[in-house]
Amino acid sequence: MKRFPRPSRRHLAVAGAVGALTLGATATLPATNAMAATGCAVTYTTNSWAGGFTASVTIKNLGDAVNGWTLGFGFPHSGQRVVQGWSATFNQTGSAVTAQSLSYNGSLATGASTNIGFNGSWTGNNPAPTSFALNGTVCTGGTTPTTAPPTTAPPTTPPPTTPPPGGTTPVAINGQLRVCGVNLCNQYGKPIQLRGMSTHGLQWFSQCYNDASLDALSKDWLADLLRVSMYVQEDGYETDPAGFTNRVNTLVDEATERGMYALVDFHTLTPGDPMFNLARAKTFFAAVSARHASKNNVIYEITNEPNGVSWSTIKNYAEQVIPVIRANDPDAVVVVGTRGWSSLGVSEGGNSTEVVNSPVNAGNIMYAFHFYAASHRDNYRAELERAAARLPMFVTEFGTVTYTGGGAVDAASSTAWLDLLDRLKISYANWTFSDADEGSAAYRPGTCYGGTYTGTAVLTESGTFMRNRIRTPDNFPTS
Ligand code: IDC
Repeated sequence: MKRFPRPSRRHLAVAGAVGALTLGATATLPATNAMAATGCAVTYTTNSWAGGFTASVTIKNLGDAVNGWTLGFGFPHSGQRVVQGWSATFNQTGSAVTAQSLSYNGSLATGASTNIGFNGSWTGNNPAPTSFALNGTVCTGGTTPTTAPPTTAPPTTPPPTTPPPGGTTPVAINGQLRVCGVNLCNQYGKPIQLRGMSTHGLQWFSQCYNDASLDALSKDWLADLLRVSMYVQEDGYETDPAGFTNRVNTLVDEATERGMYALVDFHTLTPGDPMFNLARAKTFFAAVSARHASKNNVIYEITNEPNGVSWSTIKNYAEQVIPVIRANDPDAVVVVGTRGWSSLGVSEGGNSTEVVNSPVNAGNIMYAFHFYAASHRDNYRAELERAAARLPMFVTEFGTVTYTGGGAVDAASSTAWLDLLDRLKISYANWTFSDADEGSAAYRPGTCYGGTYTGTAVLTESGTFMRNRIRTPDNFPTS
């Protein structure tokens, strides 16, 4: 039986097929190179198991530069379906599939390549598509294979019955998170800690968030989490709701592409009453949660630092915003800010008892705690530890410096804090992954106007400290 029918000779490049034979035990299907004389070259590679597969598709533009593209192809077998794609918007009608570029990967210069992919399902068999078109230009340039197609029989080893793990990124390992007890748990129901960085205000530092910097965050810093900090006031969201919503969506996509969790921060600060922004919050979260509903890596932080308001006001706000998110994305974890700049009330003379006695009436939620290590020390640490025995806590923002965002790194206090968070498996995001001219910024001023974000030469004292902490192995439980 021919388990994997070969693509027709006309469109076949042989190297991938040979590779498939050597990788037969993992049932890797042939890579198909549909070479266009002028338009495009597509490499399609799959990892397949009983009933499912992951496809990686590399698109090379051999024609004029394009700004926005759609890749079209047809599945050869009627039982093949795209289940969930990434780095493009996938649509399937019958066996015809289109993949449309996203805002950040739409520009393809002549000779440039981009990679997209999807998880699929199949019944019967799972042959590779033999023809692709980029913006309507069919990638069939009639390139003659330089080597004869293989005649060797397909692999005899049966495909494995369990899916491959799907990669080693934080999201690939942990999948959809949920709150269990006072912990944040992964898809195996085991407590985990996410460690990552917060952007600065997108209205001021968008130049710091690009492919190179986010690659550095995921591959050099080995971060699990990107907090996307969207100020509402101070020239933020309220001045351009559609524009800021787009920027947040793009950064969520960028985090997704790199297998990081994205924490969407509705960065209220002044005024401190979240109710001032209730209508904006509903509009924003309705749009963002609809856009990312099918993703498994998005966490929503509905108000950054309430201040000057009672816990009951914050709770009331949360109970109106959470249902808006849940209507689109029922299983997303939501984080609720606490009184006194998310200090559990401590900075306004209170403590966590008010939350324990009157928790937000919703499941799968956590509470935010913020600290600045040079300003907040033992009594704040004690209150967080006390609260964490009763409430699921998430340190969605902290600094190694004073609460102003400036001053010197307090290494001793920062170490005490992070040791506590590690011990309690409390997730955190550090303020900030930016080159702001203030002590809390990880990069030296001017870094974001250069091209280098990796290594330590571009880092401040805070950046060096945080990179060292974040880079240590995660040890996420997988069973
Ligand atoms: C600070 C920035 C600073 C900016 C200011 C504007 O570091 O560059 O001028 O906001 O309001 C917070 C807030 C966060 C603050 C940060 C440091 O969540 O917005 O950022 N901080 O002051 N809470 C405690 C400290």
